This record gives sequence, structure tokens and C-alpha cells, in this order.
Amino acid sequence: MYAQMIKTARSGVKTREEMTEQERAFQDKIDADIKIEPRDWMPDDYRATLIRQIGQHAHSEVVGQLPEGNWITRAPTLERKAILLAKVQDEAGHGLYLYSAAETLGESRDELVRLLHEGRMKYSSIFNYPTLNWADIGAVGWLVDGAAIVNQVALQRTSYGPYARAMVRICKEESFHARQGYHAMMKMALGSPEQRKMAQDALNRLWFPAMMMFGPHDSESTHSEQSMAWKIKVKSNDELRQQFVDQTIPQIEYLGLELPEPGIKWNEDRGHYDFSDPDWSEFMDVLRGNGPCNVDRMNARRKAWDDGEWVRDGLLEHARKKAARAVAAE
Ligand code: FAQ
Repeated sequence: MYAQMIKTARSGVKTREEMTEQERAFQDKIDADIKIEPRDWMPDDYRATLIRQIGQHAHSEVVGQLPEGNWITRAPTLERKAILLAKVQDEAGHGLYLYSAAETLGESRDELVRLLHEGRMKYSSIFNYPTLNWADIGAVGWLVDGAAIVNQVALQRTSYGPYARAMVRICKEESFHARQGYHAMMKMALGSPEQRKMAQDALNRLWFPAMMMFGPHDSESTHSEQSMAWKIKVKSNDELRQQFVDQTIPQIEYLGLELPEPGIKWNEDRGHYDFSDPDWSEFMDVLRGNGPCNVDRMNARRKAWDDGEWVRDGLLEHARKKAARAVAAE
């Protein structure tokens, strides 16, 4: 359905005069902060935008397991293994809540997965970067989950009820993820000179990719204007990026690490940190499939889907038999 809908999606935000009566009533609900629920009427573009964003978000959670899953067997202690295992498992759960939220909009999980595997849906650019050593795993928890939380706390107030409610639970789990990442970074930053060097290197390499997670500048963002009018997004890409920078710099200082780039400076007039832009051409390149790990990530997901076919078939057959037995017993 989504694949069909995006072909017909319009661009530009309608004025009240351009809206139909039904669209005006819908916008009034949004403006009054009344949540939209699955059975409520909604414009086709609102539905398509949500399916796109929620689907992309779900895919990110699932693909996002790969960079960390790769380290479960190599975590330095049994305790770290158990923590990482729990975290990676949580990410799978987040994917499932989000696919379920997309299902309430009429889009099946199978279809979303198919579109991902065909390269017709995206997932977060960050997961196309490699995790080279244990410090990277700390930095992923701290910076990647940290950036995800900034975005997702705002999304708890998104206008679509099932998405907002999924975010509440996800944010609780995500704060555990960020804390475990920061804790791992503390151990490294306060450890031996070699460990400290690894922590600094991980921060330096992951800083700009983490900044890209918030998407292009507001002026370059295709969907922001309409998504903010519909309160699908309640804060803009640039606002969220600034919030992330402002909260993260004191954490870097607490670790005693150097700032990852020279443009970071406190701006007294703005009451915020200034910072340099990431390389947006690199971002676009990653989105086009040319990041360091895009091919590996998609191959891993397609293989997991194919390898799991017999499990899905078995579960469906079991459910069919159970339902048939229940009908026969009536
Ligand atoms: N990566 O017009 P906008 C996590 C695309 S969860 C890839 O500004 P929008 C947890 C965008 O889709 C991380 N593509 O788009 C975890 C659009 O392309 P399209 C995921 C990106 O949607 C931690 C085009 O660029 N979180 O990490 C990216 O209004 C650790 C134009 O952009 C979410 O998905 C990007 N970074 O704003 C898991 C949160 N940025 O679709 C495991 C929900 C932009 O037209 C381990 N999503 N694009 O072809 C959102 O809040 C929004 O979708 C944004 C983008 C803010 C990401």
C-alpha cells in the first residue's frame, strides 16, 4: 500500500482555504493536540508519511542490531556480554513495536521488510558505519542511543496515538542503553592510556555520523514542513541536533576527553554550543548505498529473512492448526 501511496503523494502544505471540510476538521484536532487513532479519518498523505517514518524507524532498530550484535561474543567480561545481549534484544523489540504501529495504518510488516530488502525504504545512516573495537560499542550506546533518545523523547508527543505510545516504552529502554554506553566509555576514558586513546578515537569517528542521524538542515528537509504542520514531528531536525550537542558536550568534558572537532564553542549570545556541519555529501552518499557497511548490512538482513523462512512458515502453520482445532471444538 505504501509503495502505491508514495507515487501519488503531493508536496507543499495546504492552506486552510485549500483544505476540504474533512481536512480542516482533521487539522483542528491536530492543533488541539488530540491524538489521531487508527480508526479515525486521516488524509492519505498523513498515512503515507507515517508509514514511511515509522517503517524507516523500525528498520533502523532492526538493522541497528548488527553493529553491536557483532560484539556480543567479544565483549570483555561476562557482565558486559549480558548487558549488550539485553540491549541488542531490546532493539529487536523496538522494531516489533514499530512494525505493529505501522500495521495499525494498514501496512503489513512483510511489505515493509520487502521494500527495505528491495532498497526502496531507508534505515538510519548511522548503521552503515563499522564498529571496529570495544570502545566503539561504548560510543554507540552513548552517542547513537543518546541521539536516538533526543529524537524519540520529542516523538512521545507525536500526533499519531500508536506511534506516541510506542515511543514511551522505547524511551525508557533507550535511556538504559545510553547509560550503559556512557558507563563503558567512563571505564575506557578513565582506564589505561591505550584505553583512553581508543575512547577518544571512537568519539572522533562517531561524532559526525551521530550528528547526521537528525537528518539534513531544516532548509534542505523534504518532509519537515508538512510533518511539523501535522505534528508528526514536534521538533525540527536542527532543533534536535542542537539539543543533542548541548547535552553531549558536558558529558565529553566529564569524561576528560578532547572535543571531537574544533568548531565546538560555547556561544554566550545564543546560549548554545556552536559546532561544525557534518560532511553532507558523505551523508548523501551513505543514503545512496555507498557507506562503508551498506552492502554488508543489507546482505545480513536478507540472509536473516531467508534463513528464518522455515520458522515463520512453522509458526503460521501452527497458528492455523490451533485456530482450526478451536473452531472444531466449538
Ligand atoms: N538516515 O525530510 P527529511 C536508533 C532521509 S533509532 C537515513 O528531514 P524526515 C535506536 C529521509 O528519510 C534511529 N535517511 O526526513 C538504536 C528523507 O528521505 P525519503 C532512527 C535519512 O523523515 C540505537 C530524506 O532523508 N530513528 O538509532 C536520515 O522528515 C542503537 C529527507 O529528510 C528514527 O528513525 C538519516 N539519518 O526526518 C537502534 C526516528 N535523515 O524518506 C539500534 C524517527 C533523513 O524522503 C542501536 N524518524 N533521512 O526517501 C525521524 O524522526 C525522521 O524520519 C528523521 C528524518 C528526523 C530521521
